[in-house]
Amino acid sequence: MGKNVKKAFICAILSLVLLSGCGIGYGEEKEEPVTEAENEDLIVVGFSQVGAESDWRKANTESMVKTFTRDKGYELILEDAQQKQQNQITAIRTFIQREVDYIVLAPVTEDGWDTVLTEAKDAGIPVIIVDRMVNVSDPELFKCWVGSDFELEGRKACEWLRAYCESKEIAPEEVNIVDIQGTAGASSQIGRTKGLKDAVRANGWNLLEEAAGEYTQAKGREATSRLLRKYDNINVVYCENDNEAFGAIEAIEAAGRRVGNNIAAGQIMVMSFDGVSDQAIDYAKSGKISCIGECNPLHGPRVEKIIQNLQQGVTPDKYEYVDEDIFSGDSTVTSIEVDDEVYTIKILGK
Ligand code: GYE
Repeated sequence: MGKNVKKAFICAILSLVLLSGCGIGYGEEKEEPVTEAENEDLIVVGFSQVGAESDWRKANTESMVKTFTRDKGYELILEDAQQKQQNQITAIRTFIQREVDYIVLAPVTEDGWDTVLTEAKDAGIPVIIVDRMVNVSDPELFKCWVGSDFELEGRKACEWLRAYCESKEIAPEEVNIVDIQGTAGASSQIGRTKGLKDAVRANGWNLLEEAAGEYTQAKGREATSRLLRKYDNINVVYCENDNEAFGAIEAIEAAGRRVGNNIAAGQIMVMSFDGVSDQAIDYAKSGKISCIGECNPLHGPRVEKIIQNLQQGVTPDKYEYVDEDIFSGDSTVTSIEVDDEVYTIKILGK
């Protein structure tokens, strides 16, 4: 394009913008175009997702996308926040502006939601929280929450470790653990870390260090290789999700060590959570991951049920916890007991 042609083109666009009243300072209320959803009477759901940091997260997004389809009468507006709370706040404000029918929030961390959720409440838009929780001053800022009991997941995994060590006669003072944590301040990190810390105290294990793993394979690898250089006695790597475990396994093998249950023979035990991807299940079968605390990501249908209830004026339960298993490829421990509840270990066949 020649220089003059370009200039004329820009001028034409500018005058169009000004004529249509969209120019800054014109103060006229812009009329929102009628969306297709309004035409078709669809239920509009704005979903603010954390990101795509793990296999769990991808499965969770897929579950929502598969559930909230046009065929079933929904329009889903999906916003990926790339792990940043500020992006989630912006997404929620956009949903409010677009006057969606429901806001579904999978919060990256627990804190920092009071202001934006008050804005949603003032706009009269019901908010459903999924996966991690929010820590808000007024419980009326969200309708309900659905997700996992993360602390229980941690306690179950640690009870498996205790029972395993007991049956192999591994003394508590010989158990040297590092914790590769999930995203700091996320309920799943807080719960799984607490489950471990309490068990460390109760059993007399050594917790050498807690490191940031941010639920990603890359950080899991990075943290584990640093820790392996720092401590020569690590025999349990407690990863707060499977992707971190994949990274930890890479780091252990790159350091010339072997992963597995045979601590006495110098192997390093890797534990993790989720059990969502085929790779994680295969690793559990082959013993590369010793034990996986299941975390169920398939919240789409659960959220849909909540929305259907709200549509009919039925108040959903404020908190809905999902039942979860615990997996291992090793049959030494067949069941565990936590809080008077017995959980059968799902032994994965080779
Ligand atoms: O375990 C991890 C994901 O909060 C339960 O977040 C979720 C966790 C899940 O990135 O893989």
